[in-house]
Amino acid sequence: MALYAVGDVQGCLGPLKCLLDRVAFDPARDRLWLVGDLVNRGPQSLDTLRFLFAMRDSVVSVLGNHDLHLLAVAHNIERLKKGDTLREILDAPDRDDLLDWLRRLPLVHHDAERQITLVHAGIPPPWSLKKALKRAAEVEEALRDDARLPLFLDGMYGNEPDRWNSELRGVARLRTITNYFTRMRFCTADGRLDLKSKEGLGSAPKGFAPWFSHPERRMRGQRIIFGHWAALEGRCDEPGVQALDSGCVWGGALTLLDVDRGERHTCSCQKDPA
Ligand SMILES: [Mn+2]
Repeated sequence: MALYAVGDVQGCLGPLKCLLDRVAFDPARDRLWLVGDLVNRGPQSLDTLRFLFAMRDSVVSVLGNHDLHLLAVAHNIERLKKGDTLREILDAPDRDDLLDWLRRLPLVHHDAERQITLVHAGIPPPWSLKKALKRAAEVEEALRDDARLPLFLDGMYGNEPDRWNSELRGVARLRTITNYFTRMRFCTADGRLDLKSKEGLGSAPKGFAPWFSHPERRMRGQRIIFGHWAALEGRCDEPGVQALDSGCVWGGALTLLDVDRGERHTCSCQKDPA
């Protein structure tokens, strides 16, 4: 059994199949992790969801910001935005099966045997693994609860509060947790978020740094696999932390990591897919 982890697919099913062929992936034997952002912007969001749903017993994915956006649009909380490629999912006869699978995915997945954590954007510096899992579970419970799901999706959007505080309650608390796990790039050592900068390491606002680079980070030295930050081009020098978003949807490549052997594979992605 081999374990592979793949970066932000965003509807780029061709490159995903290319990578799985490259390593002769067998869903009956191997396991596939995904860092989230399974859909949107790319050409085949519906087929990507169907492909992963069909082999869901061999797949672990965490939720990314685009996956949450799809859930919000599907529940009439948000409108489709320019550049979204989600309409085909909303119109699909099997949409309920696909969306129901999606909303039950975790925000953080931890493999206790390997001691590796999978998350879309990152884990804020002040949080231990135990706290991260506990707070992720708060959002996961809201997503799985029919009565709470619309309230959460409605209150999910926004950049404030920009820092965790254990006194936070209700949807502001869930929004802050969600922003850390699905949107964070730069933050301060005590977890204040800057959600506007999207460029590479050099573009940090004064006083801010990449979430993984703070020396006093609680999970320092523990293995973390993440995506979301295309400007890093799949590179991260922090020991144990592995960046997998290599900007497939922007004409870059999709990256697959053989988790136990450390080997990386890439399949290039066409620019401007028709
Ligand atoms: Mn993302």
